Amino acid sequence: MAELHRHHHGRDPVVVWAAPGRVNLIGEHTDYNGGFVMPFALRQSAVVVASPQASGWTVASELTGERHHLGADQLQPGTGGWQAYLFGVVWALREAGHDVVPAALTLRSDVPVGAGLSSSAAIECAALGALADLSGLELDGLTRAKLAQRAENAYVGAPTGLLDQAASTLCTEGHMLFFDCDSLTGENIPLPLAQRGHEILVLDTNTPHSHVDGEYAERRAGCEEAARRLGVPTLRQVTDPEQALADLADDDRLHRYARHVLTENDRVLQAVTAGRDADFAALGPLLDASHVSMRQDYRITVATVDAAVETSREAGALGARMTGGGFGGCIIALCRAGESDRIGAAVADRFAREGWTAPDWFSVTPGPGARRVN
Ligand code: GAF
Repeated sequence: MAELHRHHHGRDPVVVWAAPGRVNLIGEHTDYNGGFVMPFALRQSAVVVASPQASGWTVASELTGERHHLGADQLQPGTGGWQAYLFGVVWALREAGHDVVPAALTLRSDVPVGAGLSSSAAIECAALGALADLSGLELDGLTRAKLAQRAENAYVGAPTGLLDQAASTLCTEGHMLFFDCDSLTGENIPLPLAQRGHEILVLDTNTPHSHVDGEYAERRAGCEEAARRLGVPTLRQVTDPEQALADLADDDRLHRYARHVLTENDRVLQAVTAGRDADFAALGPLLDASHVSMRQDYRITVATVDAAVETSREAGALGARMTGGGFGGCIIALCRAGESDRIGAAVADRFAREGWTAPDWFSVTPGPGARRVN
């Protein structure tokens, strides 16, 4: 990477940061409702190499081979492309009142793009770490996650919650992160997959998704409307779910959205208990139930994703669900050790029979969160 950085910027690297993508084990579309999530970090990461320069910010990407430069007065929210994830972080740091040194940045990432594995948060969190270090700023993981989310919301223009950035900065190796998006506190709980004879398959349906589209924003707005009707700031503050759902019974859409969020929060809490006991037999049905809720109530799955989940289950997975924002992307399947390849191949056979693009799959273990690597 040092060579690539010199090639693009004619400078030696000064700091190098890596930040991972994530799998969300359970707790989908709960984050912007002040709810619970439980991701773990992937080993696939974005890496950002940085060095100071005389003025402005110059960003280069290994993937596209492009280079872009902006001066301080040119940082404008709403400008698109991969570079927005990097410029957005400069903008968010400055907006929060930090002095950000002019810098040259080079990006490399092996997090699959558009697959629901948080490739954008990985870029933001790696860039944040690198820029903060170069600028002599001491920012803890939660602060970095919130600044990265601000970049995504205000600069990139995607109305996402804190799940992806919190996962990237706060997860630790070998653990899953139980995170409360209301109190913004979290706990890393061991996830001894291999030690207990299990593995998690991530299967990319290769059906691309996008967050800057209307569906995600529509679900978010629907949840906010449901909370308003119930007289609570967010759905997390609902104290009597049964009564709340009865109160929304006249509006099928809001009723379904609220039911997904309320039951999903409950499933995360049950998954925490199962996780603490490393009780994978109990975890499987929770993953299945989460998927059914996303399919029937929240309606964010698509045919390829549903088929991948169904076929994984038929092929012997203990539980399976879509992970991430939805409308395509990846599923995860909890498998007995040694079975993930066979299950992935069964899904690939089904996709071939349906005439769909072939899926990709790999087995994952929880990796480390964002960190300085040089
Ligand atoms: C995307 C968003 F970026 C997250 O904030 C979260 O809402 C997720 O979809 C759904 O759980 O990854």
